[in-house]
Amino acid sequence: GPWTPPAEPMAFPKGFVWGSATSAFQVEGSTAVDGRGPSIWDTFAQAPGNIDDGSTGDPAADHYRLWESDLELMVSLGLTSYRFSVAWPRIVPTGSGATNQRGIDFYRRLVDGLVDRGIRPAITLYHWDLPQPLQDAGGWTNRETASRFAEYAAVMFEALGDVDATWLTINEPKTTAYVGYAGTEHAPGAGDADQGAAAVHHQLLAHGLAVQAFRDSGAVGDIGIALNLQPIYPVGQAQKPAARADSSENRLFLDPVLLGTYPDDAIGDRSGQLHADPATFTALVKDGDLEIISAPCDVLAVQYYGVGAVNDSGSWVQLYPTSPAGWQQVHAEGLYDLLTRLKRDYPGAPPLLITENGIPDVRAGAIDDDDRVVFLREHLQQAARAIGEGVDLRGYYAWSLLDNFEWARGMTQRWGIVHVDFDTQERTPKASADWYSGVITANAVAP
Ligand code: GBH
Repeated sequence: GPWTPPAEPMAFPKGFVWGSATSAFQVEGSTAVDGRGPSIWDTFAQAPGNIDDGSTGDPAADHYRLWESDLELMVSLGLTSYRFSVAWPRIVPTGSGATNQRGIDFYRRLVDGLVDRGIRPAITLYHWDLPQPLQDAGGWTNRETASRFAEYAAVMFEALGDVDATWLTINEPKTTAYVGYAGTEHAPGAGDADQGAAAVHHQLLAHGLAVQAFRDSGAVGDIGIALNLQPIYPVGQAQKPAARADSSENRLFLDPVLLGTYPDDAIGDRSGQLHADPATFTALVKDGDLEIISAPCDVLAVQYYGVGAVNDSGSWVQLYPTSPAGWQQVHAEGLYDLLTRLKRDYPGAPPLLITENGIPDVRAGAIDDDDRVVFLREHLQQAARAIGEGVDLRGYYAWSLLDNFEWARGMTQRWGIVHVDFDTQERTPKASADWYSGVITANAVAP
């Protein structure tokens, strides 16, 4: 039967990290300011028909200009960490070659402002805003992009490596590969399965090269990769199809990073998502690549939104209610299943962070987001339960701090614990933000 929470509040370990997250393109705006170059998301959003409401990512939540008051907002919520991403095109506007000091300065100010306020920076280096000139040369289908990424990463380690921070190399390589390269819903919208397969390998290679650059730089702090993972439940006698979907959803990313191997059933005609030619994929993997990709990390960042389920013909089916996001099957116990599975199947894995977890509002613009309070509470209870069973989970970041540009959904889907009025850019904490503050103060989640 379903697990029921204890009557008493569930405490988190001392020092547990309480954060919230954003990403550059989703909140910053100011896309043509201070020397920033164009990214594939500028191009994609500006092309008619790609974004539901025609929004372009500018001004988004205007965080590039409002960063300082946003820091005060974080203080008022009691956050002990803030996860944001660096816009690569602000740092290397053409993707290779000259760096842009004004872009570096912005993140220096932000990081110093966090440290001054006792908030630990968690810095994602790539949250989907690839410099457009790199896409013109093939983007993530081009192996060279991995080297360009490592060079850009080294610039950031040099610029901010004196700060004790958590670094995350790539946000959700699966999403970029499956939705942006194999699919068409995200930038660059290639719609080609073989390109999707290439994007998987080259992003993972980029991750490994960046970890090497991090070690070489002598930067303090921790480094890891952010993977969106979901348990895949078999419906009926669907063990085999479920295992295959699990390979393409989870193991295709976990195994190379943590074990130095690729599963052999993740790519191909009958796999979960990536209907590419396995031989094409194998040909991309050069001698030594898996050693680079499996360079030891300090943390594994898990992003959890929900579960998947497949039936015996391998079709995806719905077992649990979907959120207003449409794609999100909400099942808090899936988080427990995922965390305990990671402990079981990857005993050598580094400590875990949950770097994203959340839902969009049911009612647009609502401040009384009771549905989000329920969601966050149930997921934090499952996280505490997993910790109680020995899972080494060190922190949690609610997605998102602010209502923002939700990719193809534009400004129409609000994921923030803080409401943003997109006419005035006024911030108003929702009920969930107040509730989350209480959790942080108590370092415990009450039933
Ligand atoms: C996260 O991805 C992202 O890291 C974050 O930036 C985002 O705001 C957050 O989720 C909420 O969506 O367009 O119908 O093909 C979560 C995994 C994978 C979920 C891609 C949406 C696209 C569905 N995402 N998927 S569709």
